[in-house]
Amino acid sequence: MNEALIVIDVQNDFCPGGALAVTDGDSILPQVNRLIAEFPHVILTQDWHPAGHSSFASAHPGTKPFDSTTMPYGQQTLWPDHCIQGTSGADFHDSLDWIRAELIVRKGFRPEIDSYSAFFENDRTTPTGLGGYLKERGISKLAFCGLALDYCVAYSALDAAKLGFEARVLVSACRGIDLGGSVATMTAQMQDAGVTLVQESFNGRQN
Ligand code: VGL
Ligand code: ZN
Repeated sequence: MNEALIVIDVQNDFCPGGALAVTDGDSILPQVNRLIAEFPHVILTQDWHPAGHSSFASAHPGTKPFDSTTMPYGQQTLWPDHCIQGTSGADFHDSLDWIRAELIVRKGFRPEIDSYSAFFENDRTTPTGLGGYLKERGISKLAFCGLALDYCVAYSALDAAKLGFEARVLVSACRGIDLGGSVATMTAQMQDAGVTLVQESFNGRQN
């Protein structure tokens, strides 16, 4: 089987009680763990920002979290400080069964640029290396789950499709932030790009 499960950012700061909590973010853990057990290959991503990162509202005086600003690479939503390297907020959720993971891709570590996608940073050109890794390993089919549906999951799936991977998003094993209708917007974009959205729970594996 050449299909990989890519588990996006199941970290404490995106779960209830965290700095950028996604509503019910932790409720996906039983499904995510089941998917991890079922897939032949498992890859995790980890949002991993240095303190003072340029995507934090705290780095832009006069702004507040969820404002938008213009960066050299385009529009950027400003976030509360989150997933700071080495903090417990950046750790994977305690219940995540990460043992089977073959690779952990860290992203967002360049101070001057944010990275939603597991493949490219927000300038849309700086690669993380994941595309090359998967191609070199002969993995051509990808299934995505995790947090947040309308940011890191969606951008990753869109890039996967653009790079020629067969991409599915297991929607019931995702939760969204939903800023200004972003779940609907990103869902439509994924559909337009040929990403398959799977709604049913517990059917991650296509045989
Ligand atoms: C994410 C906003 C900022 C995500 C990461 O994982 O979806 N969203 N950093
Ligand atoms: Zn982030």
